[in-house]
Amino acid sequence: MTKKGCRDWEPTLGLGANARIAQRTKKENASSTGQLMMDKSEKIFVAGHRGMVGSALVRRLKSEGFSNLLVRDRSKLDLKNAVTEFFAQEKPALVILAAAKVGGIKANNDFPVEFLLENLRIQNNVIQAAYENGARKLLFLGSSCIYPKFAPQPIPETALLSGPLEPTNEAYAIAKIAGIKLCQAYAREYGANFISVMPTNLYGPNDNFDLETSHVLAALLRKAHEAKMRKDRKLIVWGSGKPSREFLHVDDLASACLLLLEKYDSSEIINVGCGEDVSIRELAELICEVVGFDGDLAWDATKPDGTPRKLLDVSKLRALGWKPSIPLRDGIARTYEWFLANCAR
Ligand code: GFB
Repeated sequence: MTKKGCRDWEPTLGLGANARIAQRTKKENASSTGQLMMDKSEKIFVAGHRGMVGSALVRRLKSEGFSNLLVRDRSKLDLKNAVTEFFAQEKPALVILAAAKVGGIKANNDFPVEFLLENLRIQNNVIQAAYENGARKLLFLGSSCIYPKFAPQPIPETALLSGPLEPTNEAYAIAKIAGIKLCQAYAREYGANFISVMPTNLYGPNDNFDLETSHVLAALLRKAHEAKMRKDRKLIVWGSGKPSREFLHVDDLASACLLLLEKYDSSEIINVGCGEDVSIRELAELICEVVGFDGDLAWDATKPDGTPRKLLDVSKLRALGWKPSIPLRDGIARTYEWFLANCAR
């Protein structure tokens, strides 16, 4: 399916689209995080720099003038294996742990062993090596699925471990909760400044558009596009369309992470979201509008709905002065532009 540029977007196919994304990132810089006071020459290791989140962080750090970024391809450094030698050699001052085995509801449900094992391995290796090699700060990225299936809405950080998890993503959630607890243990036992950031559902450039393993927004964007190209009369959407989800553009997440790297030094978890959610039906309708598909929606009830709602309480982050800058419709339009330039046939 993928053009050579898909998932490996930086700087090849679709220069126009990518240049526009970089330009926009620069402009939004000034607006959302204000002036960052961090030393821009400090060595920052971005684990997972090729992924959707990691590549957004690298874009943002570069546009903010950070000059000493440390990245390694999986072929050179497999985070599931020992990383001590790499950390002992490179001694990064800051570590952003954006590497993880991620996927949508079906992938999580189909591969619990890999989602639990691989994420535990990556997290344990990187968090331990970061501490043992003197990193002054580490930012660990989790996900809103760590919260109970029937958590109060919007979900406050205090809802962690207050009820049963959503079964389809229990393995992944447990791995992420273990990562949080490891960061908090290093903070309590050794005074490490390891923070844990819990983003809501994310989307944007360099997302995974594979229809089996992707998240809903990327999947529906691709499905709507291909249905339009084939002149189909209907678009198959999984589940009932009733669940609600909150969506944050990955460039907004990157700006929030830089602010937290600079201003947040507590080991208590902190939510990152936009504070609004939509139903899957509303999302599908919005994507059809943006893509220009005018057929009907059809529902595949054999696929799971998952958590009925997971809207994050973002008041803690707002109190630090951060707010998102990319509204959902704009974010979808930009992502479709990127998809056309990098993935669509
Ligand atoms: O984004 P998604 O895969 O993950 O699915 P979760 C969200 C909702 O969209 C579910 C529905 O109710 C799906 O049934 N949906 C409809 C679809 N059509 C589609 C489709 O074509 N593809 C997909 N993927 N969904 C994940 C967790 O849960 O959220 C992960 O499993 C992680 O661990 C991620 O936390 C952020 O939001 O349900």
